Amino acid sequence: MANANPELLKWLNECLARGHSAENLSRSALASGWHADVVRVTVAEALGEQLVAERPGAPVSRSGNLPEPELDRSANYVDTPDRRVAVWSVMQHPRVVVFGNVLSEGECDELIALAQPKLARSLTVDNRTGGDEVNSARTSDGMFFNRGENPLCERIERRLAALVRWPYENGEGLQVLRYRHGAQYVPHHDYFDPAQPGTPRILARGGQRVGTIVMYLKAPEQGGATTFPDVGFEVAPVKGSAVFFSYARPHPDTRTLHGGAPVLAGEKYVATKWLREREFV
Ligand code: PD2
Ligand code: ZN
Repeated sequence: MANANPELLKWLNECLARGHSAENLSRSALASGWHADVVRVTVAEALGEQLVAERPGAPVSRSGNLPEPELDRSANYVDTPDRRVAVWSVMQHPRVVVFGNVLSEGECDELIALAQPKLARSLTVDNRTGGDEVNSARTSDGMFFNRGENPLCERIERRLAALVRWPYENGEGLQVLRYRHGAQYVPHHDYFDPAQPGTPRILARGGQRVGTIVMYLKAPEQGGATTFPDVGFEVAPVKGSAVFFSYARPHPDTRTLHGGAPVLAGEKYVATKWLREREFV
């Protein structure tokens, strides 16, 4: 396999940081005379991916720099230290894996009960100022636990760390959201926009977000799917199941735009785990 070229890699990293898409940069590099194999390998390195074969269209093996479950043997389940988790759906780009049986019914109910007293109008981090604000794009109510705040949170967080092979310490504390009738979360990206002035302050606590796990604690009777509009994919909110997705860089070409569709009947509760590049402090 060709090696990544340091000069090309430096240029790619600079352009990616300025917001150019990998597709356009590959085209420019080819037009400038770089060999196709060198471009492919170097772009993959810049995106934090690792190619395993030279065949055009060969599968991309995800290396240790992104959260990723162990699915190499087309596993239908993943064993974590305390629970066997089912693999329900797998998508390559965006990288999305839907898991069943991540939490027991009792764990879902207990987490809701622990969150209940602290549920208030949802806050999202304001990436213009780095502070909290009420966000009209999210009409749910929410609260955050600290990482390891109680034995249930710690058990679930250690299970998730094993599930996607990402350090426990790199996880933010669990967030619990309650969506009442009509509530929704309009499509957004979970990474922090590098162009916003408040982002450096947020990144100081552990770098970028590189992955998300949304666990369904209570299923509404109708509506409330987690949607991925770029690829027309929807995940039904089934109690105890979860959707995981990862993003190698903070850019829409990761196709990780996602939202919570309006709840049309009943009530929906989720717990979200965000995964950072480094230890979250
Ligand atoms: O509750 C959801 O389906 C949902 C959708 C989009 C949750 C989040 N984003 C999130 O917590 O980031
Ligand atoms: Zn989200």
